[in-house]
Amino acid sequence: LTLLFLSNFTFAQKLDKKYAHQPIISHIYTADPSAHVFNGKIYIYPSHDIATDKPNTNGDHFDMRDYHVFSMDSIGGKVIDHGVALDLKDVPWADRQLWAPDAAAKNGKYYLYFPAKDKNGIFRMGVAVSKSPVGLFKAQPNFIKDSFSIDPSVFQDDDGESYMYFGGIWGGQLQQWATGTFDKNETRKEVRAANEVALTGKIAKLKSNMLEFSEKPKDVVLLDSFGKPLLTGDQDRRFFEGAWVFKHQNKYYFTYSTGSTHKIVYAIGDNPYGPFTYKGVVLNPVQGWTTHHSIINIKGNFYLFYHDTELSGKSHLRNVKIAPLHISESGVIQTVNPFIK
Ligand code: FUB
Repeated sequence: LTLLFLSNFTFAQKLDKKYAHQPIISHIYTADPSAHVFNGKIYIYPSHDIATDKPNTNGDHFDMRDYHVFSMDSIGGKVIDHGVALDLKDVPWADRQLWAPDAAAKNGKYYLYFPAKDKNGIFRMGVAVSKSPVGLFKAQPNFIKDSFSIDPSVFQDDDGESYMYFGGIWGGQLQQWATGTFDKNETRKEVRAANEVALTGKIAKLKSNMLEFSEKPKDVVLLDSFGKPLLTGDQDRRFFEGAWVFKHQNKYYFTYSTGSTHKIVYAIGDNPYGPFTYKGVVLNPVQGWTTHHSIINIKGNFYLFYHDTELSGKSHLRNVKIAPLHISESGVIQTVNPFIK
């Protein structure tokens, strides 16, 4: 038994070294990887970064125009690029900037959720449908009613209900919705004082058709260990963008980027709506300004998909990586250090 344990351990360590923290796609730039296991296969839905001469203000240099879908039979296996799955020109309502997407499967159909600026320069969320997990996806004619800001992430609970988490401040415009309607004249990055409750991500349940919200978006309340909401000045812990939710041991893990402090962190709640209590850091700052991730469980092992800028050295030209993620028996995530290979 001891020998069996030792050989399994050695195998796991070797496998980790082979793929962990290496760019897994290098022929194009990719970022914001949303990974899923559909029918036993791993699919990655990332942003497709491209070179641009747009200025680095408000995220304008993230000027993406299409999405590619990638697949792998297993972690460490060959990564296949399935080509363009959705093109900006085929999204009737969208004008520019196809930012971080996500995907979901239901009843044999696949749904690609994505943010883009509309013709008025306002970020909205769209959805496109396909019979295949790799597309082509056909976009709905209009953006999802009541959607706004960026970084849609769809979590499907064990009871079959689906929820979209979304939102991002600064270039993601969440602060321009602070009063409930879009304020085109609001130019500040932060609209609340350091000692005020921070803006936070949003949640909306999806209808069973997966194409519409079944409710108005609500705040995802984030609390500290004393049960107090996180404040704007608490930049190490307050929500910035990049929400991703998973369920483990009957708890809901709300994970997100802190943006200006460049961390992926997590908070735990008892149901999809929260509130969620801040717990700690998932991923320390990577090379590059942005950080954005997803977490999946394959055959009992957790993996973190993330990006950095190792291949280009430029903040808007990123590459996707994978690392094993360890969660203790009591549910504590062991922080990943992206610079330890
Ligand atoms: O890829 C564009 C934006 O950068 C994403 O929407 C954010 O999450 C950040 O990674």
